Amino acid sequence: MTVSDPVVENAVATVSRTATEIRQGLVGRRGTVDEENPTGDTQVEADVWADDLLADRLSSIDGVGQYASEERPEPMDCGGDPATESDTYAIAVDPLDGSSNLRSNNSMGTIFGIYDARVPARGETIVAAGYVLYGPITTMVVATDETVTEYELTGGERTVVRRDVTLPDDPVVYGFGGRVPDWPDEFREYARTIEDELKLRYSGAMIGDVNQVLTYGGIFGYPGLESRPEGKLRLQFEGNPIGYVVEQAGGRSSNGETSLLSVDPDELHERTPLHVGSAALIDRLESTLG
Ligand code: AHM
Ligand code: MG
Repeated sequence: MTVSDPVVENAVATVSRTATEIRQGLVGRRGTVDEENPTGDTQVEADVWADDLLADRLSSIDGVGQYASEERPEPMDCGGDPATESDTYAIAVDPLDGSSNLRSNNSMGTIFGIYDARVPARGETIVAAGYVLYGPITTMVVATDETVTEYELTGGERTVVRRDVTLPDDPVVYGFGGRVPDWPDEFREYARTIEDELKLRYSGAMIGDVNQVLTYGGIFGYPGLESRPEGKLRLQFEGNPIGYVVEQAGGRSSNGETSLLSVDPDELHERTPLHVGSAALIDRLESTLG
């Protein structure tokens, strides 16, 4: 499957157009709403609004059979069955990744994964995935089974800025989530060695940190914690799409033991320890944790 598949192409174009609207609508939507999402995070107005926009736009594409999001309990059925129909896909999104950064006006993202299966599904069924980074400028990274491309988004236009994106050979940056005292001993041991080798970059939005890893090389991780062994980030909406992007760019993803893409999910909103980055660093992580 390539991005020349019309459904996939349409979905990618729709995310990029919608992202421009999402960005423009952030002003005035920084407050929290009196609701929690299905994994118990407090929602901000912009989370709900971005989810509604993406649901509306993506569910009306012919060939999108399911729309699933971090902000809604169940996938929305929108015609066609991704499990049995060859040109029908499920789209899973994190509409606003790192939305707690809205209060302090730091970067955020939108993540999407296009699965050729009903979700929850293994990451190996993804045919394309990517993210939008709302930084000083808006950029988008799209991975297919052929290549990874970075774009700049301006006024609804998508302009290529980097073709065939691959992780640089010499890693430079790292960022690990969670409080240090809450890290399991083996992870703390690993992090100590990384601290001596790389520069810390942690933004509070996975997309901000992952885009640095893709640009400079390195590792991003949100490990399982003593208080929460399953970690914080969600497999279907964050782990699989980002794992796919980083693997297609020549890096590796891991839950600490194995590629995120090979994990059999039990439920839509399940969390996972998440590590992505330069292959050698992920190999070392797995041997330290194993
Ligand atoms: P969100 O999608 O609900 O915003 O949560 C995910 C975010 C990630 O972007 C980021 O890496 C992590 O949560 C930050 O967590 P913490 O605030 O614990 O550092
Ligand atoms: Mg997120």
